[in-house]
Amino acid sequence: MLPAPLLAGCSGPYSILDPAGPAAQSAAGLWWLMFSAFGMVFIAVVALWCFALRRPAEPNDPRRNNAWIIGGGILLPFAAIILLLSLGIPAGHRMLPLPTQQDVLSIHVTGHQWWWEIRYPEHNIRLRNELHIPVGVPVDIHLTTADVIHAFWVPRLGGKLDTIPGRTTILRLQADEPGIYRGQCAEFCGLQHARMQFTVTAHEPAAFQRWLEETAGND
Ligand SMILES: [Cu+2]
Repeated sequence: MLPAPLLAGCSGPYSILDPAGPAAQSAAGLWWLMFSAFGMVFIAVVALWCFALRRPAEPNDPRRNNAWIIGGGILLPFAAIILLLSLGIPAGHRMLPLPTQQDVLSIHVTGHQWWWEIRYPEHNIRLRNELHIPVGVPVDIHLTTADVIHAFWVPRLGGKLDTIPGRTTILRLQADEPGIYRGQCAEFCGLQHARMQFTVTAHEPAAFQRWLEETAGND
């Protein structure tokens, strides 16, 4: 059991361990899998080390030495990599902006030093450092940049993606509950990088429609 002060660091607005959407759930699941697997490897290595320190000296046995090298140096890492890939590849696949039967909302986001420009092209809406999305609907964030590389990250709603000059990259987010989620530029982009924060407000679908109607045409 982890001590309470350590667990307290696992919550909060920027925690990937407090997911609020499907892509963030996948990332958190993978994090716990890797944490558990590598925790077990660490304990096993320390246990072997203690055993080796206490063991009386024995004559050298090349066959036993080779068994340890093949088992611990080849078979064990191979099995660990196969396990992680077999769970990690499907988790990564679920986070991609693939076609879906549900309607997908598109929001265009441009990174600037040091703020985020948010546009809803179908509704002529332009905002600064503030996104609004409906709950339970996949949202594709079309990312680009006006200057250097930034990275768009809302830890509780999905993965993290770079904005790359001259390109558009697409990140899919989804919120399962209404609320205000915090986002942050996650790629050092200059002196004010740490202040390049934004919010994502997830509304119930009817409230989102009202917000769209009230805000449409502000650009
Ligand atoms: Cu930055």
